[in-house]
Amino acid sequence: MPLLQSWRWYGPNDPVTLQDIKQAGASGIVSALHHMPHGEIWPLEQIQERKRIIEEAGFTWAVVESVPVHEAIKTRSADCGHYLENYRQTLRNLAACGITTVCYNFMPVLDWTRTNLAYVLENGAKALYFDWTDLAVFDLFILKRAAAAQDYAEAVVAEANKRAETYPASYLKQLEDIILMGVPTEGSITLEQLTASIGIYKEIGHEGLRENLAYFLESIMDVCEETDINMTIHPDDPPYPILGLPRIASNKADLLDIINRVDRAPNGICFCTGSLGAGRHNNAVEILKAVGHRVYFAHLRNVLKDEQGNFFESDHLAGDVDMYGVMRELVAINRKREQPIPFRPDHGHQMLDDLHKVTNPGYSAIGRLRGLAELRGLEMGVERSVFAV
Ligand code: CS2
Ligand code: MN
Repeated sequence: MPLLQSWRWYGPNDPVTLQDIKQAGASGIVSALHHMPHGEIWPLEQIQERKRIIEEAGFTWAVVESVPVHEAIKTRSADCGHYLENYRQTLRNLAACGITTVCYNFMPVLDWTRTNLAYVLENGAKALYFDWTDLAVFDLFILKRAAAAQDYAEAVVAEANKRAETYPASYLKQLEDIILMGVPTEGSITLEQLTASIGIYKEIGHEGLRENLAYFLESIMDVCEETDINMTIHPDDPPYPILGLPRIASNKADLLDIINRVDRAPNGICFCTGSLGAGRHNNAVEILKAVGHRVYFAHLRNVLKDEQGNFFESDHLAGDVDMYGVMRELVAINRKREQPIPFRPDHGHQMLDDLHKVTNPGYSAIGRLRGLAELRGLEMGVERSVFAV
């Protein structure tokens, strides 16, 4: 049984159509009701309708990515109980429709963070890029966070000072928009909201956030066990603290802590090689070996880092992540499962015709098609050569 080749589809408004995805060769769809405000119960009828569209096009709805965790739960504020009840109900509604793998993250306020969404590679394709100095420009000169400078290397602060003077106002505005942007279609937050949240998370701290995650998991595990839902936490992206916000899903020890603290089978992991791979401290293959028994979903992509830790999203098979090693391990884990593990090419380059189109950053069709094709070939090669009997 091969892995379930999947593809993220943002729904009927996605410029990439289900027919495009058919041509790319995926068979599982990863989708969410992105229009639902965070924290509201997803109505059964809307889940059924999305499922109908996906299945009529010949796919299965393999994973819900994501059912977002409301900030009230992450910060365990007064109305936390209300949002937990809503979350449980959304899970029940999904299970009633037969959808049993759910992805989420526990990153404070922001989802993934990049500083450039159109970094031009040598071959003319565009990739997502994270640059410490540009983050420092944002932090020091746009957000103006108190004591931010101490979170950066001296050389980075010096260079950020220079860039802040030379960057045109339009570029600074663009940088602000990019950093404040959430997942496509889920909207952005304001500088004021970010500053307020940073203050709240400072109080909560690293250990507090870990406890809040454990509380969230404890609160939903009964429902998961009753309904056969597997939860999969997405690692922090990038996998270290930024903007003074705590991070608790950034490395092997974090992931082990998460699955051991609430040691129940539905408490699982979305193994994202690109997110983990952006940290110098992470060896994706080693992490997969440690937590593989709880991996129910995988995001496969690659990154290339420089000495400062800046990174761009590289070709799926060429980068700091040993994709052969990851695939070999993933195939081995999958062989022991009753249901295939879904994986998707997480992001792809904007390339060829897509360079002339308006696409969701990271989610244009052709770059992901290339990624999926390479990964599928790698899987077959591993399967035939390593596991052939
Ligand atoms: C995704 C994440 O686009 C991406 O990088 O992997 O946005 C992911 O969907 C969320 O973090 C999961 O909640
Ligand atoms: Mn990912």
